[in-house]
Amino acid sequence: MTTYLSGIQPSGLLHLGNYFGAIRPQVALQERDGDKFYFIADYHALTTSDDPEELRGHVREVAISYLACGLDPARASLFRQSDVPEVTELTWLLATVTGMGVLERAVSYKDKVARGLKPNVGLFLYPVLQASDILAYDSDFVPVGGDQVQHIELTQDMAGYFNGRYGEVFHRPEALVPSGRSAKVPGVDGEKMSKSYGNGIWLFETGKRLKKVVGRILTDSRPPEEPKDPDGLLLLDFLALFLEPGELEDWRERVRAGGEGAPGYGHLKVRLVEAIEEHFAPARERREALLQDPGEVDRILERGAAVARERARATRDRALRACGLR
Ligand code: AQP
Repeated sequence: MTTYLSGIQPSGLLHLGNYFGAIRPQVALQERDGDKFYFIADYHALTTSDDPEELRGHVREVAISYLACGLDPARASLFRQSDVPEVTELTWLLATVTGMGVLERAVSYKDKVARGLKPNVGLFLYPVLQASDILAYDSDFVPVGGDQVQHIELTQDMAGYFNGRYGEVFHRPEALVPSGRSAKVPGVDGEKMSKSYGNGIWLFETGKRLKKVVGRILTDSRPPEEPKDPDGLLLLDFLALFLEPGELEDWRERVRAGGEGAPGYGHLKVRLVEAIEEHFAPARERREALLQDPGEVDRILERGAAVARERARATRDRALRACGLR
């Protein structure tokens, strides 16, 4: 049976990048045969969080977001990473076969340090914990956004180091990245949309606040009449995530042609606000219902953890035996 596994950090409210790059393709996988494990990476979030109440709130919000966006707990196990402590044991085992230089090259670490975050050892070890998560469930495929591909390659390397030393313990996973624009959704500043960069659009945002954040999407001072290359417009990249191909081409053509009938950036923003509100309307309704029923969310997470833990225990035992600790 094929196994799919992925995780999302509860390091803030989920944004359009998390949705198009991860949640939507992961929910679509429910239609395929196989075991699906989706976890809320709360151990990971501790590398950058120091507010317990906020972390608890974000964990719940991520669970509710997944369920509101269509995750069916009867077809996929949704659970908290910290409910499966076996992954931290595997982290240690993998850390002992992984060279420092390998982790020093990890892009997400380098990126966060470059942005001024003071790194702790946990942040440095992030790819090892991530590798443990993936390997603990004998995952075949890891559906993730394009930014995570390097981490999956590191996981393959770590599995190889361990297996090379102790025999075939870990199964080699492959990344499953969505095609096109969903692989790397830009933020309002044109950089990768990210919770920690303050450039995201929360997927359940509506009304004035949505207008305000869409208003921040980077434009320039060229007038509407001036013909423009649609490929260079961030606003059109956002619209491409939501509009049917026919409508998108129409907007692109009018931007390219310029002149009297050409839309200004304001028009494109109004259409984007409408499109976001419309796309997420059913999910927003489900989210409201889930907010009223916290007991149900807890039960789903507990059931998911029980299934996940059984699988992780078997892998942990296999790894301990292989390296001489049993
Ligand atoms: N901009 C993006 N485009 C496409 N996919 C994205 N993902 C994140 N940003 C984009 C995908 O979402 C999943 C969960 O990511 P994560 O929250 O665990 O960590 P991340 O990739 O580091 O996401 P952020 O928002 O950038 O979080 P912070 O700022 O906390 O580090 C992954 O599958 C990721 O590929």
